[in-house]
Amino acid sequence: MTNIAKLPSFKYYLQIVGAVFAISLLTAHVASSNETEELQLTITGNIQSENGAIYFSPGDMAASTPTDIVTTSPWTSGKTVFRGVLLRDILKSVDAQGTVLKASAVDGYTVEIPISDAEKFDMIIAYRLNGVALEEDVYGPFWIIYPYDSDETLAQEKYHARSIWQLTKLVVE
Ligand SMILES: Nc1nc2c(c(=O)[nH]1)N[C@H]1C(S)=C(S)[C@@H](COP(=O)(O)O)O[C@H]1N2
Ligand SMILES: [Mo]
Repeated sequence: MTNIAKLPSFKYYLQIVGAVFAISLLTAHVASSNETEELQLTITGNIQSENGAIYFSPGDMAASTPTDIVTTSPWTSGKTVFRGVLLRDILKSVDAQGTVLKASAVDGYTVEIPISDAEKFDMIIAYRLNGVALEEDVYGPFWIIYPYDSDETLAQEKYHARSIWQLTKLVVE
């Protein structure tokens, strides 16, 4: 019965293969959930939420009524179509109460946006540029866009600085 004599070492081999396979699955899962977190917008601060945060993936954003801004911009050539959701509608949907948004991006850039801008201008949280989803590691997942061509006030540097790309966090204060 040489087969039985070999069985324990074969079982041991199977256990190692199984363990390595399980670890690689776990690693893949952790890696993909980190990526997913990067690709969404987290709104916290003075909002209406059970656990203090509301998340928007690009898919969630695309499910809301879209607004197109057709404008020139300092970052694109010629008339560009930015598609997104009106910032004032997003703020209303989370019941934001406050005067300022503290915005942060994947690249570490941060800027403060007065909430009054969202009432004055039809500004959007954009997720598409000329019909294509904003590319990760470039401008995606989200980009704050003002209707630059609609009002010469918006040519000011401060509005360009508030046009944060790679946006992933808004804190309402
Ligand atoms: N994520 C992110 N958004 C950003 C910036 C940045 O460095 N990172 N620069 C801001 C500033 S200060 C300005 S004036 C405008 C234009 O930047 P640019 O002239 O470098 O294109 O984008 C704004 N949005
Ligand atoms: Mo700037």
